[in-house]
Amino acid sequence: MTDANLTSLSCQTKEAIQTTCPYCGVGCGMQITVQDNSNPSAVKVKVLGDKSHPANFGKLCVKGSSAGETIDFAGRMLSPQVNGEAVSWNHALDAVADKFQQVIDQYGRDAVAFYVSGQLLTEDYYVANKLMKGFIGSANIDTNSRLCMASAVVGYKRAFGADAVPCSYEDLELADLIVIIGSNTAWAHPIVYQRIAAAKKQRPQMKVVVVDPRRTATCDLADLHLQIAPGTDAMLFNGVLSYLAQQQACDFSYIKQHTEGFDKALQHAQILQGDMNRVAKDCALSVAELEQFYQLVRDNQKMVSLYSQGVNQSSSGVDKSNAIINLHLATGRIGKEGMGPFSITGQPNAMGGREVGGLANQLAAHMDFANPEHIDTVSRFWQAPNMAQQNGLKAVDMFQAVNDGKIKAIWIINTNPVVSMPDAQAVREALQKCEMVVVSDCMQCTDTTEMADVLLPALTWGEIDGTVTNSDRTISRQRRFINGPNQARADWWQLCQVAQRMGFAGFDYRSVAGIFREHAALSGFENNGQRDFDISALARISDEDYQNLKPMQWPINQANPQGCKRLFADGKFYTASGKAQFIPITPQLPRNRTDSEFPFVLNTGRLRDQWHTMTRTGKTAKLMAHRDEITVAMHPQDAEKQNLQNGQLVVLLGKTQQAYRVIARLDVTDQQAKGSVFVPMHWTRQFASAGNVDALIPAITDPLSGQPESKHAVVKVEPFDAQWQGVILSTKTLDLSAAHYWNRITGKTFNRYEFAIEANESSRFNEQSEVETWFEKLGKSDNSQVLRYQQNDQFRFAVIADNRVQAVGFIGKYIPKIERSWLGETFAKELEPLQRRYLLAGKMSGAKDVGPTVCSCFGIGLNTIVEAISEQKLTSVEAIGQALKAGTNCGSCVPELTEILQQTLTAAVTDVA
Ligand SMILES: Nc1nc2c(c(=O)[nH]1)N[C@H]1C(S)=C(S)[C@@H](COP(=O)(O)OP(=O)(O)OC[C@H]3O[C@@H](n4cnc5c(=O)[nH]c(N)nc54)[C@H](O)[C@@H]3O)O[C@H]1N2
Ligand SMILES: Nc1nc2c(c(=O)[nH]1)N[C@H]1C(S)=C(S)[C@@H](COP(=O)(O)OP(=O)(O)OC[C@H]3O[C@@H](n4cnc5c(=O)[nH]c(N)nc54)[C@H](O)[C@@H]3O)O[C@H]1N2
Ligand code: SF4
Ligand SMILES: [Mo]
Repeated sequence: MTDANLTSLSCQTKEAIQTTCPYCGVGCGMQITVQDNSNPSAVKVKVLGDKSHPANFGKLCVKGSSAGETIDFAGRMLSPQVNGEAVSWNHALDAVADKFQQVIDQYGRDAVAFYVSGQLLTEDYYVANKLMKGFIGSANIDTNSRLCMASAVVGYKRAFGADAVPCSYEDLELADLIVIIGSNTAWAHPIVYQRIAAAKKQRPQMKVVVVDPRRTATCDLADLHLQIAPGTDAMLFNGVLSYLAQQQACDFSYIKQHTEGFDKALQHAQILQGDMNRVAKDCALSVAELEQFYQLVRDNQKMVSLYSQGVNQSSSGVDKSNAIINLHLATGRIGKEGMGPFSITGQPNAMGGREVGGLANQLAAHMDFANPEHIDTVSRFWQAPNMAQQNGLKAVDMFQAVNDGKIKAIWIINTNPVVSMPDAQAVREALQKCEMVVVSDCMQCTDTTEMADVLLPALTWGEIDGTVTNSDRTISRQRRFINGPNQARADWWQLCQVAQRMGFAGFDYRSVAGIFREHAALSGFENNGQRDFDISALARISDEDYQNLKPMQWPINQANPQGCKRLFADGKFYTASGKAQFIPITPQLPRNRTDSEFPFVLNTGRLRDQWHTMTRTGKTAKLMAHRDEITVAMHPQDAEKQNLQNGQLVVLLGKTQQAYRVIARLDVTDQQAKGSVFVPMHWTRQFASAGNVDALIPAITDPLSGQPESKHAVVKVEPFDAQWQGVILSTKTLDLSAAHYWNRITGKTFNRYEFAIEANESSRFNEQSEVETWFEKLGKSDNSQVLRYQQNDQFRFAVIADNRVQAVGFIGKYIPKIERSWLGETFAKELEPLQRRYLLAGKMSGAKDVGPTVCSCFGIGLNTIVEAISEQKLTSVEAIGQALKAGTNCGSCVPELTEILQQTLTAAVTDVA
């Protein structure tokens, strides 16, 4: 096998390389120019949006445009390791192959498993699936897409007979009504949001409705925000269906020609949600709001429903997606310009994973275990010696089987399940017990790599080649523009090496292009128009054409050689009858209910500038600045009732088997509905002592899709009784494991630590000797100078060497009012005399506290913006942009600027009044 990764990159020129963003499923095209590669472990690149890419036409959000700042090798895994020892690749690969073989011989094929990721490139994913299902002979390969898209997949399959997203992004611009359900598009899919915002600006008659129990940044675009009770979406959409029938607004000719099951679905909806008063009550909306929504739906044929995790991550997520699809079928709103049920995917290659059959209950190329002919087709195509015959274990069951000792060896690739799986502590325990845990990751320290027996260093974005498929079926190339660490290897290479060591033929690919051709050929193999996923026109693509492949939307076959924008334009579906299926929906509430002991619904999700478990985005100060500490959002009235103050530390306790508590800072905000709290999903043990919110989410799943109910656990919230609290900014990494609460925040040249010690513990910071050990930790050396201040319950210090701050800290019964952003600036260059004088005050009179960052691109803080609005009498977001540049680069903060503007203007009016 030619090892493509070992050859050095021939084309490190100043020519721009086109690639695709590593983050979300919008799949934006990028142009990368290598600017300085003199230091191979910290290559400098310029990242611009690719104007020719149909997903973004040149725009990038804040995460995408900062991607170049995260490609240095800091924190990378640098060599294969077995039981903590660095070893050669040969040694590590033999260890994996031998153990897998031994387990299979002794316990059977189902005693091994792969847990992979929607962030793998299609080629890696294809090989992983082929190895497990065709050669090892088990379907125990599942993926983090189970936590993400599984419900949407089953919803589409039930309705259309295939996992087919019918729409294009363009439909969002052509629609007259966009209903955004359970999606914080402004933060999670910012470029799609910006496309909608631009279209709405051009055609103000276009209407946007947001359905979300929180008032999110996305609501800034909304003509109507339905702040529904958590988990009640199916009631809402059943209600719409019965209203449309009652108003005779259904398209009966479409229903008759192209669908089945309408009467039953309608009957169900009418009995259950035919009464508007009842729907209003169940969804906690007013009748007027409901009426307004129903009428908008009735009156706008060109309607797109855009839905995401607020729908999918539910114990009845499949039904919710079918409740939405029912409405589109009843009105014929599918397959034409400006309409359709559009499940927007999260990960950059969630769709590619679905295409190769990466879930345990799929076969490759949109085939299924349920169909024996499909098993035979794939088996013959692969010349598979041990073709799996039935579904494997879905993620939650898979880790349960690890826990039960039924799975004895597991290979985890490109995902961090110890953080992201529900009942995360149980996953941790399961891996601790497992005989062999293999983890392929690009980073050395993650919560999951810490559990591994074998670590395999992976190449990552920028260093690898392959394809990804975005939310609207567009296949784009990711291209290599830098070399990774010497010992890191692409995931497909690792998988092929293990396959070959296990004695399997068919894994001797010479390049990723070879894998892609095989994948494309399988999609067309004995297809004859029976399967939606068909890219057979690319089955014989040359290496050169693959290298130059332009973005294209599948299907790409004889009938659609240049791809296809919309599916189902002809009203033909992939079901047995060729007709789309209505599904009768009986709405179910979330399985966990609040009670007097656990009075709050726990909702979880994303922040604008962080990606999942922060292994990439957590590296840069710029992306940390938007939201720096772990928070729990709570409505003001709830906070008052609980006697809690904004900014204090609180403890969250849930109902999982493993007692775990999350400690977070309270953010009192009326964006939160009463009765529920919101915690971001991002924090891990690498960044916080007790921030893993998934440890509070019970592993309750949708019975059809196996997707966990990550949006709805129940918790109690109690004050954290801090005896001591502290803030330290330090150029050295500190071990604060002795503190009950700590949170590490990446600064430019330092880390900031917020920490606290619980009451009833020894008050260690009182004692002089302890203080001295602190100075040692902080790197006090002979030439360093220490400033200190100690009085009563307050202890402050600074360590300075060569007139530069090494550390500055404030520890005490309470933290004085200090200005963290100013303190951070003192690290930037040599200390000025004034700065030195005020260092232990923690703020400098006259120096401005810019407040928390709103615009990450230009580092503009909230206080600066509020001040500019008031002093310069700014009245529009554009004016803020002109005055401060805020919002003028990537535009990700525009929704927040709009909100700040409104709030500041309202406050000014109230002041005058
Ligand atoms: N910045 C950023 N962007 C990302 C990611 C990231 O980590 N960071 N991850 C990517 C991935 S993999 C994914 S899957 C997507 C997810 O993208 P989204 O689904 O848009 O993001 P979430 O924040 O998980 O959840 C969306 C919303 O669902 C709402 N919700 C909760 N319960 C309900 C309910 O019962 N009904 C309704 N209607 N809404 C509810 C929440 O309040 C939340 O605002 O984001 C992608 N983009
Ligand atoms: N409570 C709660 N939990 C959730 C969610 C939620 O909304 N709420 N959302 C769920 C959803 S939708 C998702 S998608 C998951 C995401 O959760 P995860 O998939 O667990 O999170 P990531 O941080 O994306 O993990 C990717 C890992 O792969 C590594 N990596 C990066 N590039 C490469 C590469 O090229 N090769 C290899 N081998 N490794 C690489 C990264 O360093 C990182 O450790 O979380 C789920 N969990
Ligand atoms: S919207 Fe942002 S994160 Fe998503 S693909 Fe585009 S640039 Fe990347
Ligand atoms: Mo996701």
